[in-house]
Amino acid sequence: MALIDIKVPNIGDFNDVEIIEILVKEGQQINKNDSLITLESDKSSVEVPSNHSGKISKINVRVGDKVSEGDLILKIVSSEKQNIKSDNKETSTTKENHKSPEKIQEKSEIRSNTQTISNTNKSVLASPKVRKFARELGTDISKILGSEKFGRVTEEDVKSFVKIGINQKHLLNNNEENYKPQIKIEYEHSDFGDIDVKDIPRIKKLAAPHLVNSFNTIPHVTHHDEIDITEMEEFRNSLTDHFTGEKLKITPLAFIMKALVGALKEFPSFNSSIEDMSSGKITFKKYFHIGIAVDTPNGLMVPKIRHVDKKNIQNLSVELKEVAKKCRDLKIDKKEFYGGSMTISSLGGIGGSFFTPIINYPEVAILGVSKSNTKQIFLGDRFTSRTILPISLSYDHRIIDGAEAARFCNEIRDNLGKNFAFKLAV
Ligand code: CAO
Repeated sequence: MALIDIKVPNIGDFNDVEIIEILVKEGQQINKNDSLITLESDKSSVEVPSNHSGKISKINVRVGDKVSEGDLILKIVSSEKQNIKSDNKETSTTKENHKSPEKIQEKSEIRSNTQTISNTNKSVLASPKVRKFARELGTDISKILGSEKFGRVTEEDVKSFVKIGINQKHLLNNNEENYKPQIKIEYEHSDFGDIDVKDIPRIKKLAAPHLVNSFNTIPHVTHHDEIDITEMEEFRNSLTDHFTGEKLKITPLAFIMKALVGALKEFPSFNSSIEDMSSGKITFKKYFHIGIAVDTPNGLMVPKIRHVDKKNIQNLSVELKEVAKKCRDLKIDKKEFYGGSMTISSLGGIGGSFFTPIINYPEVAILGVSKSNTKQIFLGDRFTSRTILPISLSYDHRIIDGAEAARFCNEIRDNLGKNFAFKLAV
């Protein structure tokens, strides 16, 4: 056993350079060539590796210290059997026969950040400028998934990391730890008045990683449109029970589900899923199971209405009510949330014009529906009152192009309008 001093080696032009990262901890077992610290000058940054294996007994430097060749970095207890003096030209030992430090001749031992770095520590490829930028924003660069070759982190990566708060690579691990905000607020809410701290409902906690994953990994585009549903509404309001003659209460959503399925048949890419772009594969579904976002006191749930293509409007309306009740009573099975074609998120019963719904991964599109309202529309040679339904279609731009999305919405419009009598009325 020997206590070995690990010192700053000859690192060329580096003199009085700042330590920007300490990559090891006291008590840690390290191997020869593991990086210990990162030094950064105006021009570049380098990682200083260990020339010995052993357990770190004391770290003698801190982030922000300026060091030069020969300065003590840390001490390790080494159990190496080899001749330390001959093996380690850069370090000295507390043993008498290994007193004088000699300079490292092999520059390759020092890894510049312009090369690929691989070791057990959190090495990150990034220029000094980018590292500095990340530090200034209080961001741990090791958490950022670089977008360039070998995972090199760019300034843009840092910006988007800070912007979204969560790194993509962490999103893929379904680990709560990874959903913690990356930027801490510098004050207490209670400093500004009375507050209440309550538990986040379980359903919201369960849904959160899925929403974050979808929002951050899928390039969303939302296409807004207005659909004239005057005739559809006249028809809906004219429906009566065959036996009792009473007016039937059928939600517009049942019509919209049918119209959506009609559009999915014409545009199969909206009824597809991609699990992993790198596989180069896309799954097209031949069934039509529509997810409906249900607002419950416990949070949002998205059960599926199966085989919408095979059910009539009245049955769909009844089923929708039953499923929504099951969700609100927490009596729904987990399996009913799986295996959808596309989702509808309807705020039609509540209000608003347009919104930007988040795609329910692994689906590739979601239809947002807002509250219909009466508008004066210029038709023929005059203004006339029409019932207008605002819709917002968010789609995965990796799979669906804008033109296709616009055509898809046209198809929904036709299915709710001029086509609905023969396509939907049964
Ligand atoms: N425009 C105008 N009125 C509409 C409408 C629309 N687009 N959609 C529904 N309505 C009417 C209904 O006809 C009903 O009217 P009556 O009371 O006169 O019969 C009323 O609004 C209430 O509708 P509802 O929303 O309660 O019922 P629904 O069957 O249309 O919808 C459900 C069911 C489960 C979708 C709904 O209850 C719900 O939970 N919506 C919220 C979904 C949500 O939170 N989405 C946001 C998620 S974030 O992406």
